[in-house]
Amino acid sequence: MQLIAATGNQNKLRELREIFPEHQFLSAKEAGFSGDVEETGTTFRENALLKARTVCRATGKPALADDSGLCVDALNGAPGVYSARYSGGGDAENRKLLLKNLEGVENRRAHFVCCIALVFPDGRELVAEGRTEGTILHENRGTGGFGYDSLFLSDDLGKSFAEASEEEKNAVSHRGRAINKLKEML
Ligand code: ITT
Repeated sequence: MQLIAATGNQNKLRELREIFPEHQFLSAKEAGFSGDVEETGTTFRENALLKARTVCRATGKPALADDSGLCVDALNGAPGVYSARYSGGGDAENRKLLLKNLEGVENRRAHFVCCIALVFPDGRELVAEGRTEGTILHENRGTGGFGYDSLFLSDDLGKSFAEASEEEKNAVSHRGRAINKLKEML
């Protein structure tokens, strides 16, 4: 099946292609959609559906969106749905702000959430969610991955997501788990 990936995040697109090789992913841009969808929802599910519905409507093709983020227990779930916009800067600034907000905080438990929405032109909608647990490190570790990966010590892997290979991360990640659930639904 040809799916339009309703994301402007190249790292997500790379991971989606690795985790879901059965399908051909076109970026929204390649499918002729160059707009930016405003994420007005307050949940991962709402934002994933918002992005997938918008791109499906605009292109007339099945669209898959990923809304994801990092939820830190001691910060009452922040940055959550605001993970990409946490500091107002890029990934490095977001990580810096996270470390600052956790200075002196003992409980560093956190989890990543990923909500995948797949919307078809005939109106069918599938939504799947995945989650992965870990703790926030005191400094960056590893050079792979993106976003908060170098600060996230995975319970499953015993190393940070930025130290893990792509295969290792995808096997236990929130994104890998959400896509696996979606595969079962399909
Ligand atoms: P699109 O909305 O265009 O897909 P985005 O980057 O704005 O791209 P989100 O609103 O879903 O996407 O924000 C997700 C943010 O959460 C992302 O920018 C990272 O900072 C973080 N994040 C999500 N998955 C991650 C992962 O696997 N590893 C590290 N950080 C991740």
